[in-house]
Amino acid sequence: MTAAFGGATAASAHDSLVSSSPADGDTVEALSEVRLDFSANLLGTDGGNIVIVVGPDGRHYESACAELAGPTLTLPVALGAPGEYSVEWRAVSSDGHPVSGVIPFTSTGASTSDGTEGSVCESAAGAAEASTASPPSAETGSLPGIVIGLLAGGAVLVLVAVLIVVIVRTRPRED
Ligand SMILES: [Cu+2]
Repeated sequence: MTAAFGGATAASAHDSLVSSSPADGDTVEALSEVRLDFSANLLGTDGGNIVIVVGPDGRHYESACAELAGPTLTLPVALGAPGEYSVEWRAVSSDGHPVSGVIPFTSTGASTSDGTEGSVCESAAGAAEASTASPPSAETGSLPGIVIGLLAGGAVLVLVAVLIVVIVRTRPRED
């Protein structure tokens, strides 16, 4: 894609979200599954397509990983207390570019879950992201797996540096 084609063409090359359940701003009484329909088949890269549901308490209410079938992502959910929720999704467009979005909705139904602190898919997705080495993009959301990897790498470097200093200092001088 060259600059001469302009932003509109580049943008239309991405798959876009055509419809979703719940839709933006919906109020639901009961919800067992989130469904996202895109304009074309998404790439089925491991860990590339991520959907989470975050509740009013900041906890996660997805009960499994998102499943991809052609242009459709589905995510089983069990919601907690009534309030404002949001579906946060990131997908790999058929042209290989990441696309993402947030769909706010309201739940009025009774609580069916206590939620979880992190995504039930988080560790698997983080590992896949770290090994996929996809190009960084402004559209990409946070990359916890890569961040954790960088932090761990930094900690190892610091540890090695400390060990070298300790060894050099404690070694008897040779005359
Ligand atoms: Cu694109």
